[in-house]
Amino acid sequence: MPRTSQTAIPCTLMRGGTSKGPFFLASDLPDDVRTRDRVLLAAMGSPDPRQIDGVGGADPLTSKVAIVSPSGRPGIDVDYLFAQVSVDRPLVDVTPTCGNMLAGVGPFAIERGLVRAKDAITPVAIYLVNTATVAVAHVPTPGGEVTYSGETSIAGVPGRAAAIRIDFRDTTGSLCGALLPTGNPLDQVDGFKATLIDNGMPMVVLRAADFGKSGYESPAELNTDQELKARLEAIRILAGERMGLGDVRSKVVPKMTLIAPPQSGGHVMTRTFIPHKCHSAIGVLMAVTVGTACILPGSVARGIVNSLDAPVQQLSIEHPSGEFSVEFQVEQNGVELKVIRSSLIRTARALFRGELLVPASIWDGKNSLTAEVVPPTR
Ligand code: NQM
Repeated sequence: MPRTSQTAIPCTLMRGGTSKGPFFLASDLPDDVRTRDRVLLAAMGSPDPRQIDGVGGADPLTSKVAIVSPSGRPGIDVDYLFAQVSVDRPLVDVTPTCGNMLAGVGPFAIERGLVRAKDAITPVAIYLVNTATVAVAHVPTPGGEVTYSGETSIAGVPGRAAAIRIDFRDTTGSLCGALLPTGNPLDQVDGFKATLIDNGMPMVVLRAADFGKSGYESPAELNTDQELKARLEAIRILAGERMGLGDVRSKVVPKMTLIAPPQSGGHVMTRTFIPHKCHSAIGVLMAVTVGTACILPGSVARGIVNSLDAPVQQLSIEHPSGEFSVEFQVEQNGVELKVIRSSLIRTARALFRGELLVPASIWDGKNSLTAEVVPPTR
């Protein structure tokens, strides 16, 4: 085999919510996990701060991959495995899921023939492999075809697109086994008051003011604050152990959120670290989890968020580029909180369809039904 040849892998590049990355069918990738990870690193161009030799966007939000397969689970249409490809380290983390990339899974599954579209709206039941949870995405399919155009705008994405409603039902304790992995709504970590919580994403929720911050700083400003970042990382490592996640030094969970009183009529202001860089908005399951912390009696959010106690609550979570609304259906029994459902709106768009090329020295395409070795171009 010529050393310069490449392996061509069928791929759709998609924006899902405020994230972007290649979507693959699992059957087009190597079965072996180590080879798969090497393929994903090569595809994205990692490790390299510019990801110059791959399709990654040199930012954690654009260094994400979705791997989709038909599901054998009753009542589920497709399985979705999310992979966070580190930009500057040779690491692929499949520990957490990504609710933004999730928004692209329904349209991708329909367009790749895994789900048959109905007229108007096609509900796609998705098993989130990373967290063993289920989401139902309601994909607009007028006349039985996916449409991306519509009138919905989401913070962090220019323009308008078709709304995809996503319902989550069983996200509590997704990776930690319990909503409150330490059993407490409020803990003390490294001298700071914190709520350690997992409603779809393991998170450490802290008060910005406790760090001498307003919580309204720009992500760029926070990203250059080395002292703050070192302090947050020390807390994250301690909290990760207490949350049952083990040594989280090379994991992207838990994520860290600083909260402050809202500025624009919402319920809370946030600055979220994913986990080493400040998010330009907030992740989907991060918004669900931080929102849950806001409803939770006795959490670190008390005194910052006004108490909300209707059984269905619409929370507006402010972030650096706007706000993120999540609707919660909860049952509250004294201090006990049960989240029955959370729903939110995202948009997505297929950006490019074709073949992603990786050096054949990384993978020769064997065990895939469709990947093929491309001879060198002359
Ligand atoms: O929390 C960012 C994102 C995410 C994750 C990250 C997400 C979620 O905004 O569900 O969407 O964790 O790197 O895409």
